[in-house]
Amino acid sequence: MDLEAIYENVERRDTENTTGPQTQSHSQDEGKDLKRRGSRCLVLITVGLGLICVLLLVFIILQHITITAERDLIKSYKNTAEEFNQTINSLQDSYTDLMIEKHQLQNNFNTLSQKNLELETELRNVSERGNGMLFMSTELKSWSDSRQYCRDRGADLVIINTEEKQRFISSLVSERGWIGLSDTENEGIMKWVDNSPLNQGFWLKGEPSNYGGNEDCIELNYNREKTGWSPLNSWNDDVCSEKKKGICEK
Ligand SMILES: [Ca+2]
Ligand SMILES: [Ca+2]
Repeated sequence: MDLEAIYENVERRDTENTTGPQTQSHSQDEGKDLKRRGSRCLVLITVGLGLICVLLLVFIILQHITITAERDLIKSYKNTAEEFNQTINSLQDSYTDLMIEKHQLQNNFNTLSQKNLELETELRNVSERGNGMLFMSTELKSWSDSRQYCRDRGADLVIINTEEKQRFISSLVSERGWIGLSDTENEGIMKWVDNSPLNQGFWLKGEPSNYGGNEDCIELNYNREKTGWSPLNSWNDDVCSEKKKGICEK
C-alpha cells in the first residue's frame, strides 16, 4: 500500500471521529498502529533497496573482474601472435640465407668437382705415361715396411725416371715420403725397386750425403723452405729405419 494513502486514511478517520472522547481515543490508537506499520514497511523497502544495491555492486565488480581478465587474456594472445610472427619472419630470413649459402656451396662443390676431374685426368695421363697409378700410404713406416705396404696393394714404391713425373709428384706431395730408390746393396750405387739403375737424380743441394755412413734409402722431401729446394731438387738419402709415408705406384 502507498505510504501517503495510509496517512490520508488515518487523518480522515481522525476527522470523522471528533464527535466523542471514547471514539477519539480509539481512533488515536489505530493511527499509531498504522504509523508503526508504515515505518516498518519503510524500513523493509529501504533494506530491500539496499540489498539490491549491494547485489548490483557485487554484479558490477564481478563483471569488471571478468572483463579485465578477458582483456588481459586477449592482450596476451596478441603478444603471443606478434612473437609468433616475428619468429616466422626470422625463420624466413634464416631460410633465405641458408638457401643463398647452399647455392654458394653448390657452386663451390661444382668448381671443386671440375678441378678434381681435371686433376684425375692429369694424374691418369701421367700415370699412363709412367705406367702406373700413384697413391700415398696412410701410415708412417720404415722404407722396407712402406714398400711392403705398397706391394700388399698390388703396387710398389714409385720409380721416378723423367722430369715430368718428378715435377708432377712434387706438385702433389704435401709431406715427405719414401720413393723406390736405395743404395742398400752397394754404397753409392743407387738402384730402383725394379733393379734398374738411376739415370737422373733430383737431389736436394748436398745430397745424397750418406750422413753417418748410414743413409741408404731415398725420400722425396716436400719442404719447400729447405735451402735449394725446387720441384727438380727434392731428394734426400736418409736412414732406412726412419718412419715416413711411402709414395706408391700401381
Ligand atoms: Ca748411402
Ligand atoms: Ca742425406
